[in-house]
Amino acid sequence: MRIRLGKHVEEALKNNQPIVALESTIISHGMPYPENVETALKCEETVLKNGAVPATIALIQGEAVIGLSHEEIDYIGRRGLEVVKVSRRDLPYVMAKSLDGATTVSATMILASIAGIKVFATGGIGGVHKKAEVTMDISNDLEELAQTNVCVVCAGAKAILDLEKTLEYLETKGVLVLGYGTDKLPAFYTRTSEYDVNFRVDTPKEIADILKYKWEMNLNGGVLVTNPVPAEYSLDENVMNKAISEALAEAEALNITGKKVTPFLLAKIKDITGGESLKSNIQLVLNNCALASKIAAEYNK
Ligand code: PSU
Ligand code: MN
Repeated sequence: MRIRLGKHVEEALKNNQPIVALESTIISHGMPYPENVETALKCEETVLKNGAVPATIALIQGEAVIGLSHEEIDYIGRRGLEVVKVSRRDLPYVMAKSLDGATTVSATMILASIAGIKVFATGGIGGVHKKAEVTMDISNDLEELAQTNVCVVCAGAKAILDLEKTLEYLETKGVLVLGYGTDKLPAFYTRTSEYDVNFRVDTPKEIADILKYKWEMNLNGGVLVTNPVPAEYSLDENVMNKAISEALAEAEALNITGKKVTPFLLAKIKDITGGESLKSNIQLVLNNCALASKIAAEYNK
C-alpha cells in the first residue's frame, strides 16, 4: 500500500498513546491561506495539549501520509484548490497518478482506520444537500460513517445541508448521532437546531464506552459526536441563514455541481459574512480537537 506513517504517529502507535486523526480538505478547500495553515497547526497543538498525538492526513505525490510534518501541512495549505479533493472514490486514482490530495471526512476515516486510529476531529461533515430529491447530491461521508470504524467529532452540519434528511440518512445506515452536552443537533455556526440528536452525552468517558461496546459487537461503522460551537463564537442564526440562502442561490445560478459545491458555498459564506464565518469555523474546529483528544485518551485506558 502507498501509505507512510509520520515519525510522531509511528512512535505514538508503538507506545500505545492516544491519537487523533485530522483531515486536510478543510485546509486546502475549506479555508483560505494562510488561515488554513495556521488553523491546522493550532489543531495539532490543541490535540497535544489535551493529551493525544495529532495525525493530519493527506496524499503527497500519491503517497497517503498519516501524520504530516509541519512543512507538509504548509505545502498542502499553500497549494489550496490545486490539490485534488479526495474522498473514497478518488483515492486509487490519486495514488496511481502520484498526485497531491487532500482527504475529506470519508478518505480520512479510511486512512485513519487502516492505521488503527479510532478518533477523528473535523469541523463539519458532508451530508444530504438541500433539493437532494432532485440533484441526488449526498456526501460520501455518510456512507463512510456507515461502514468504517472511526468516531468523528464535528460541530454538526451546516445549514447548506438539509439537516433533517441528513439525520434520516444516518438513521437508515445505523450511525449513532450523539450530542455533547446537548439534546439538539448543533448547526455548525450555531449551537442548536430544531432537530434532536439520538442521545445526549456529557463526558468523554461515556463516548469511549459507547465506542467499545459498538466495536466489540462488530457493529461496524462510525459514531458521530456533535459538539456545539463555543457560545462566544456562535453566530446569529438569521444572519447565517440569509448568507447561506444567498450562497445557495449563487451556486445554482452558476451551475456549480459535484465536489465543487461544498468548497464554493464555504468561500461564498465567508465573503458574505465579511470573514465572521471563518472566525467561528476556526474556533469550533479547535473545540472539536480538544474533545476528540479526551475521547481518544479515555478509549485508550
Ligand atoms: N464542511 C465544512 N468544511 C469542510 C468540509 C465540509 O464545514 O471543509 C469538507 C470536509 O472535508 C467534508 C467535505 O468531508 O467537505 C464534504 O464534501 P462533499 O460535500 O463534496 O461530500
Ligand atoms: Mn456532493
